[in-house]
Amino acid sequence: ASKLLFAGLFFGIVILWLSTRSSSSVEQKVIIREKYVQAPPAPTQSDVPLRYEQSALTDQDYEAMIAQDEARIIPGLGDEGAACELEDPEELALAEKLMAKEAFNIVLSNKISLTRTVPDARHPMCKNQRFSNNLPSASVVIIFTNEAWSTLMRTVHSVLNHSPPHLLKEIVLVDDFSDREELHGKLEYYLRTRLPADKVKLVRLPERSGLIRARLAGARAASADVLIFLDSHCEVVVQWLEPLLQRIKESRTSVLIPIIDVISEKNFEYSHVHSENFEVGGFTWSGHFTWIHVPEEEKIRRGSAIGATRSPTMAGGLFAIDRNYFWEVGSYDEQMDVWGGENLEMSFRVWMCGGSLEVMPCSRVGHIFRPFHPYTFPGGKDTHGINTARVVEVWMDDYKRLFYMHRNDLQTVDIGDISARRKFREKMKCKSFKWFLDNVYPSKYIPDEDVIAYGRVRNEASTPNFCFDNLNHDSDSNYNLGIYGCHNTLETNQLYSLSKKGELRREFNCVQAPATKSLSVEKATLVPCHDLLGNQEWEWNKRGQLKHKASGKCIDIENVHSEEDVKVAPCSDSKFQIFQFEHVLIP
Ligand code: UD2
Ligand code: MN
Repeated sequence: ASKLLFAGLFFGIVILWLSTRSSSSVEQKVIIREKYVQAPPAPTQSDVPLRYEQSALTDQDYEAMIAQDEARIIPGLGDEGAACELEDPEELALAEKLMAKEAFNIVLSNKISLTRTVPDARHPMCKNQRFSNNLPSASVVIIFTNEAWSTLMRTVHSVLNHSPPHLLKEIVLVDDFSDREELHGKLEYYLRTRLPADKVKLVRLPERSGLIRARLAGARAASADVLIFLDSHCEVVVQWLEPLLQRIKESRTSVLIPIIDVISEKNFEYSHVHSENFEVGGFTWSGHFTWIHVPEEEKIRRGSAIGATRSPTMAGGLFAIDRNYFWEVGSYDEQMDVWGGENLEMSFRVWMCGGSLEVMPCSRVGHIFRPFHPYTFPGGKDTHGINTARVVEVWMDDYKRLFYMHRNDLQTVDIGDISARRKFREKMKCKSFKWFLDNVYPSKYIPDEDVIAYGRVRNEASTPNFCFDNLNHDSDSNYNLGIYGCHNTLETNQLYSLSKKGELRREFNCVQAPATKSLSVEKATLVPCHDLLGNQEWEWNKRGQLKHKASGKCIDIENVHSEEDVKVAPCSDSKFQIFQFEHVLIP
C-alpha cells in the first residue's frame, strides 16, 4: 500500500507541475489516486449509485480534517456578503496559484464561515408577501464534479439554513465522478456527523456523466413535489424558497428562476442585482445564452415589480420545476455531454410545448461565476457547440440557418442521434420556433426576415469589391464600421441588414453617425441599437446611397482601404457612395 501511495504522490506532483506550465493543461484530468487510472466501470442503465471502495482513512482522520477546516475560519469574515481580502503575501501567492485549478479564490473561501450571512436585497414589497400554508415540498438537487469543499458545503449549509424545514424535503447531492479524496470519505463522514441524516442524500455516478445526466440522476433520486436545481457554488437569500413553491402551486407548468446575484470569484463579495433592474434571458444566433432587459410590455403585463416575469430563456443552473412536470415536458436531452446548451434546449422546449419560464423577483440566489471550467472535457470535445447543434436541429426549424452561419464547422460534426427528441416534439405537438419568436421573444432581431434588405453590402466601384465587414470585432463591443474584400459566401462578418424601421444593423449593434449637419467627414460606428432611430436611422435611396437621416450625409468609401474605417461624408455623385445589398426583400 505504501508503494501505491508513493506512486500516487509522484504522479500527483508531476501532474501539478504540468498544470502550472500552461493554462490549457489545467483542463487535463488530474489523476492522483491509483484506482482512477483504471477504466471506469461500464455505464449502467440503472441509477443505483455505486459506492467507492473505502479509503484507508478513519473517522479520526476525518474528524481531524474537519477540525483543521474549522480552525482556518475567521469569524465574521465576509458576513453580510462583504468583500474580503488576503494580506499575507504567502497566502496571496498560494491563492493565485490555486486560482488556476479552482477558478476562484479557494484560500479565501476556506477562511469564510460556511454559514456566513448575505444581504437581503429583495424588493421591499417582498417582505409583505403572503404564502399558502399548504405549499408543495422541495427536493434541492446540487450536482458537482470536483467542486472545492468549502464552496460546496457553503451551498448545502445555506440551503439548510434558509429553507423552512417542512418545505425542504431533502437535498440530493449528485457527485459526477469526482476524484478528490475529500469528496469521498470526508464528505460521507461530514454528512453522517454534521448534517441532518434525513435531509441530505448523496448519489454517486459510476462514470463521468456531465451536468445534464447528473441532473437527470438527481431528479430520479428526488421524491418531493418540486425539483430545484442549484450549482455547487451558490448561497441563497432569506425566503428564497417560498416564492418559487407558491408560484408552482398556482401554475404547475411554470418553470421558475430566481434572480441570480453575483458572488465574486476573487473576494467573495455578494453583489446584488437591483430589484427593479434585474434582467431576463435571451439568446444569440450563435447559440449562446445572454441577458436582456425586461421588455416594457412585460413590466406592464406582470402587474407588479415583484410579479412573475416572463423570460424567453434561462441561464440554466438555478431553477425550480414541478417534479412530475419535469418528466412530462421532456426532462433533458440525455445525449448531451458535459456542459452547455441544455439551458436553451429546456427554455425553447418548455415554451414551445405549453409551459412557461418566469423569473420570481423575490427569490434570490448568489452564484460564483467562474472565469473558466475547472474540470475536464473528456475527449476534448466542444460540448457546448455539439449540444447546441442538437438544440437547433430539434427545436429551431429553419432558423437553424442563422446558427450555422456562425458555426459552419458544426454542419460536418457528428452530433449523435436526435430522433428520440424529434419524436418527443411531435408527440407533444409542440409549437414552432416561429411561434416562440413571435409570442415569447418578439424583440429578437431576425437579420434576414424583419428587413428591407440583408446580406453582403457591396460597393462595385472598388477593386476588389469591398463589403461592409465587422473585422472580427466582438458582437457586443463598440467599434468602427469597416470594409474588407467581399467573401464568396455570406459569412456573419459581412452580414448587415437594413431593418424595416431604417436601422443599418447586425444582431445587436446598429451603425451610428453624429447627427451634425456640417460638411465634416465622420466615422460610422457600431454601437448597441437603442431603438430610438435618431442617429441610428438610415435610408437606402434609389441611387443606392446609404443616407444618414439625422445628418443628411452618406456612407462613403472613397480612398478607404481594406480593414479601414468607413466614413460618412456629404452626399455626392461619387460611385464610392453606391452600395448593393445581396438580398432585397422590400424593393
Ligand atoms: C451555466 C449554468 C450551469 C449550466 C451551464 C450550461 C448558472 C448559474 N450556471 O454555467 O448550471 O446550465 O451554464 O450548461 O446558470 N458539473 C457536473 N459535471 C460536469 C460539469 C459540471 O456535475 O461534467 C456541475 C458543476 O460542478 C456545477 C454545475 O454542473 O455545479 C454547472 O457547472 P458550472 O458551474 O461549471 O457551469 P456555469 O455556472 O459556468
Ligand atoms: Mn456555476
